[in-house]
Amino acid sequence: MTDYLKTQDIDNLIQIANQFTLQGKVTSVKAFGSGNINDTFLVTLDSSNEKYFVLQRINTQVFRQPELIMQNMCTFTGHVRNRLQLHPLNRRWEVPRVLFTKDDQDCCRDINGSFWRAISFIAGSQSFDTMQNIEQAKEIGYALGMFHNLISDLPPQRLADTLEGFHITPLYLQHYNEVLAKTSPCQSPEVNYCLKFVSDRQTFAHVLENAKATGKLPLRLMHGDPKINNVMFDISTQQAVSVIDLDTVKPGLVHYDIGDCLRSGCNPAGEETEAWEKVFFDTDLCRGILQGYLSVAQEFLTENDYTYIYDAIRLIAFELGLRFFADYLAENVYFKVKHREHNLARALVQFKLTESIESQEANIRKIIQDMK
Ligand code: GN1
Ligand code: MG
Repeated sequence: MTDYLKTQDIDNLIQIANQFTLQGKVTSVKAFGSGNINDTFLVTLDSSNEKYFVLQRINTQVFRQPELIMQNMCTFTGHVRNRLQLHPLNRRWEVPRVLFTKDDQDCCRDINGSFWRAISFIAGSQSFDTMQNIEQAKEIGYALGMFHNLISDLPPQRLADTLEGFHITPLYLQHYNEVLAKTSPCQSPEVNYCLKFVSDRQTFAHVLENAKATGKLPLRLMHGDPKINNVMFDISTQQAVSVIDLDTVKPGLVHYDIGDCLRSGCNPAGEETEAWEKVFFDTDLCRGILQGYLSVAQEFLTENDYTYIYDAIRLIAFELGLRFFADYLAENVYFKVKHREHNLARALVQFKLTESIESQEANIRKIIQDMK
């Protein structure tokens, strides 16, 4: 997707947006957000009722069975809405709604076979790519805790696996080794740094899967992608009000989520920075996120869960670096890129972040320990 849309694309988009428009008229469709996989658009309506909705083209190269995503979303949103009706929270909390077409379908296919779906926009909210302050860190943590809490009574097998192998680090490592065997990457200092970085952490890559296999960590439902900009904040109260991007809500480990939330929330430079050498893991923000998270999650976390929090933070940063680096070597077939070296630059950021996490291990473990 480019930021610049041709008239013909806009006409096509308006036509698709119209399918999901039950009230009012579409006045504009604009590229929206910074997703690396799907194409996302914000649709504006002239309706006095709901002014915006989010229209997305699902990347079916990645999500091979997009209908499973919609099925999961309906199960998930239905469950959470019931829970909230039975036990209302004493603060604003929103669940994105799946929007249906005029023919009452949860998706539509265009003439090219692309898969489109629409979701409600959380009114009066915004998201951030980097953390603004500690209060916000606590809110991000609270949001993830609330998200986990609201699905803690939905049996994991009720949701389908929308993306096999997602967050299974040993599989990413295997894929990386396969790609590497087929390529001869240019020997720049950056590439050499990445090659060595991965080769030094081959055993570590198994830490969470081993814990899962030996029953130390139970299979639960997870979000899959709770990075900082998937948490929506109420513009007037500055409180977190929703966790969006529900495509990867599926059985997994809550540790993948904890790791993902912290690796994205505690990197003040953001994951798209060019200044990778300056990247560091901010332990004050880490404390803030964990405080917020545990204020809700304490109820369902076990002793073993606490034991693996540090490993999860380190692993998910490493894993994302590995995924970016493997995609760079494979010539950018998975993540959208703006230029050829984009995935290499992203990998360097995550590896530098991992290094910073490793160098502060004792401190991070103490933060976790003190919060029990
Ligand atoms: C992808 O498309 P987006 O930005 O929501 C990726 C996540 C990564 C993230 C890094 C399905 O998410 O796993 O953490 O990029 N999603 C998928 O920004 O691979
Ligand atoms: Mg996502």
